[in-house]
Amino acid sequence: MRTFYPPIEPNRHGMLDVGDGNQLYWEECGNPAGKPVVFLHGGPGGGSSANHRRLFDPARYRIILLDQRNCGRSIPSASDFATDLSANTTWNLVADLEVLREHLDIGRWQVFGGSWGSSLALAYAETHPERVTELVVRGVFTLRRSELEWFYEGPCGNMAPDFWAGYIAAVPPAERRFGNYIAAYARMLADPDPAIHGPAAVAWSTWEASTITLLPRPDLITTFAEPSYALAFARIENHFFLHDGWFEPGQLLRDAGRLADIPTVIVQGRYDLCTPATTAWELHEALPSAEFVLVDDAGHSSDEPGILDALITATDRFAGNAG
Ligand code: STX
Repeated sequence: MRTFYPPIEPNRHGMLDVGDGNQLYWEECGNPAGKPVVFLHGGPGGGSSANHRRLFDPARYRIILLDQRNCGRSIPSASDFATDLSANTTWNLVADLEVLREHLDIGRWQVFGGSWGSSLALAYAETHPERVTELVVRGVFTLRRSELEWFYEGPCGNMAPDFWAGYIAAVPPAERRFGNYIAAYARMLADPDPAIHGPAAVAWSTWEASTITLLPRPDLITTFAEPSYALAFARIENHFFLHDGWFEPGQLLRDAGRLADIPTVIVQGRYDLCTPATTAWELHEALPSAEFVLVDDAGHSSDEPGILDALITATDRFAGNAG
C-alpha cells in the first residue's frame, strides 16, 4: 500500500489579488523544475492543509496548493461574519485558477481534486481542457439536487442516525423537513447573532466530519468543530448549495465528453456516505477512457488507506508523463 510522502514545507508562497477584494493564499512545494500539479481542496470552504502536499512525489512534481476564496489563509475570510460571499461562485473560482496559473507562468498542469475539489476540477477542465495534462478526481461530487438532498436533506441520516440527530437538533422543530434543511441552515448562518450562526455552523460541520470516514475519527470531528473553521466551512458550503453551485442541472456529467483526451483517474470509496459512489460511476460511464478505481473498504476522505494508495499510485504513474 502506498502512503503519504514525507512532510514538506513550501519553497515559496504568496497572496494573489484576484479581484472583488479577494487575496488568495497559494504555495509551491517540491521540485521547482518538476511537473506542475494543482491540488484543489474540498468543501467548498475546507482549505488546504499540510497533508495535501504529500500526495505527490516532491522530487518529480512542482506542487501548487491554494486556499479558494474566503477560506483557509485567503482573505477576507468567511469566518468573519461581516465577509460578503456574493462574489464567491464556482465560475469565479475557475477564473481564479487561470489567474494563478498565469501568475506562476505555468502553461499546462495536472489537476487533482477530491469531493468539492472534484467538482471544481471538472468545471475547470471542461472550461479549459487545453490547460490540463491529466485529471485525478476522488469522491466525485457534481452538486446535483439529488446529491445535495441525499446528504443534507435526510436520506443519508438513515445510515448514521446518531450523527444526523445532531444535525437536525440545531434546526428549530417547525423547520425540520426534507427539502428545507439547507434553507433553514442558510437562515441561521445569515443571522447576525453569534448565538444563532455559531452553533449552526458547528452542527453543520460536525455532521460532515462525522460521516466522511469509514470509521468515525474523533480528532477530525474536533478539528471541524473549531468555531472559526466551522463558520467559514458551513457558510461557504451552504452558499454554494443554496445556488446549486451555479451549474445547470447535470452540467458536469453532461459535459464530461470534453475531457475525453485528458488522461483521467477516478478514485471512489464504496462506502462513501457524503458523495455516494453512483456519481463516480456515472462519470466513469460518461468518460469510458478514464481509469475507475472503486475501493471496497473506504469512505469519502482522501486519507482513507485504500483511497490514499490509489491516489498516490495515480500521481506516481502520471509523474512520468511529459508536461
Ligand atoms: N462536501 C464534501 C467536501 O468537499 C460536500 C468535503 N467534505 N469535507 C471536506 O471536503 C474536507 C475534509 C476537505 C474539508
